[in-house]
Amino acid sequence: MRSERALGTLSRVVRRLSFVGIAAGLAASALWNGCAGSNTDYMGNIVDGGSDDGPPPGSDLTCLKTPDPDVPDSMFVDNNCDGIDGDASNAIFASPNGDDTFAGTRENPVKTIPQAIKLAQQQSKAGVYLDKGIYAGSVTLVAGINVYGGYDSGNLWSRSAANDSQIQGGPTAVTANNLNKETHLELVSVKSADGTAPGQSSYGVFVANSSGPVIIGQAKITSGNGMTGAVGTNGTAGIDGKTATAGLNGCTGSCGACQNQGLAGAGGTGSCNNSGGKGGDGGCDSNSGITGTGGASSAGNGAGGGGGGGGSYWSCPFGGASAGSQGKDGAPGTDGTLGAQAAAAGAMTAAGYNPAAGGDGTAGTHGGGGGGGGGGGGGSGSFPCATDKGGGGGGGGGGGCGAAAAKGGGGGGGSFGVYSYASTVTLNGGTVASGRAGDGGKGGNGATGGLAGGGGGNGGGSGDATAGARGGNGGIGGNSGGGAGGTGGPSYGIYAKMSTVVTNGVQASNGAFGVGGNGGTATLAGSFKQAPAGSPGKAGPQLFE
Ligand SMILES: [Ca+2]
Ligand SMILES: [Ca+2]
Repeated sequence: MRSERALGTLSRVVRRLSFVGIAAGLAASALWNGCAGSNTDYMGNIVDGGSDDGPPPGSDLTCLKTPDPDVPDSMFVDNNCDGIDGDASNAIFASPNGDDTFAGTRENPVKTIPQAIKLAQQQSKAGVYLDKGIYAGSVTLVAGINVYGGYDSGNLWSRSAANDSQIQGGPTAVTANNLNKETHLELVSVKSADGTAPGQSSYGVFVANSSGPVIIGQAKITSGNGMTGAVGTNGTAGIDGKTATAGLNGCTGSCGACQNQGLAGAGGTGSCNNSGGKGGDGGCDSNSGITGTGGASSAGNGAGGGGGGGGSYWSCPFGGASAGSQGKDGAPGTDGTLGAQAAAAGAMTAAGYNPAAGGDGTAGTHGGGGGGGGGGGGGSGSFPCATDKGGGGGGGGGGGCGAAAAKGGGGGGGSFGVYSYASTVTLNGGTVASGRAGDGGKGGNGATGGLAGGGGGNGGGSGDATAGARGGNGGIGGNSGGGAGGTGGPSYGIYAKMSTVVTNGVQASNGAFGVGGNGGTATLAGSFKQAPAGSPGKAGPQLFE
């Protein structure tokens, strides 16, 4: 190119004189450099005198300068005769072969589009002109800074529809938010990456709250695939209640000698404030057995079982003794419920598509602790009877904890070639295609409640003293419900909400919508149940609502 430019510096006179010896490369160079009005190319070299120069065949070194400002246009006309379609003095140039430390001129273009836009902002220039080639990374448009592709730096920044300036962005490739001035994106290809996070959507061009108008011309826009919604986590099983300790047997002798006999068993531990109650100690001599302690519980959960009463003592020589009474079982927890069905579609918002998740299942409640058994009554030691101590009551079993809830599945992400929210957008020509939307996530499965701890056994009586009673069992924990499935994501070539969108000769197409996720399963009230599945997404070339 350097030699071509050197040749291009030759004056018209010289070229006419030595015309026959000048190579075809010179002619091409002069065509792009040549401009009538100024008689100079952008390097400042005189190249043309303002009239048809005649041969070589196919070349016309004239450039008709018109009063209109030169904007890059679909006919690629160089109105201002600066050698390119567009106004080189009012633009920053970018090329994949450039460098972001450069000034952004034709000779020294920057490498990335964001850097070009930044320089255009700083220097109050209206355009960013893109060499053909691939630009990795997302782009955020700025109001009034127009991005035009289709240039070829290897051919003096000539412009043609065959030159592909391709933006390969992240899941949102081009963002155009809050643009309050006319802003163009022309003759570029845009490809957005697939969503990566669960339920993440992919947008080729995302426009929100832009009065613009945002004008997209001759663009080839393709959005990636929406990501599948998150799978709902399964519920976790409730912790089992612990078995209680048995009461000790009573004894015959004296209350002092029997102090370590006839003692009550401890309640079994419950891990959810639902431990079993302690049994009652056996009574000694002319004492009744002690009443067992009730099982623990908390509000909204299964009630604790009451403690059993202590037995009455043997009144020598008349009798009348009775055994302790058994502790009551703790009430079982109740099962949870299935998650509610996901909304039929997610919400289209200024922040993008918000997927519709399935409802969570609810947890089972906790079983109550079992009540402690009552202690046995003592036997009177008055003559002629011996002193006897009753057996201890067994502890109540610990209650089982309710199973923790399962989560609903997340909604699938959408795929949108162009997404417009509360904006004014015009699309002129080109193609817009969306990818496959994400499926809804499956809802989590419910889990089983904790098992109940058994009540402790009773201590036996001795002599005239009676036996203690067994502790009550803990209540079983409730099962948890399954989560509902997420709704499948939508796929639209062009989607617009609360927007004014005009399309002129745009070919719009769409990929597949996402399938709804299945609901999680659970066993509730003794039978197998499944939470509702999510709805499938929707798809279409375009939808304006
Ligand atoms: Ca033009
Ligand atoms: Ca021009």
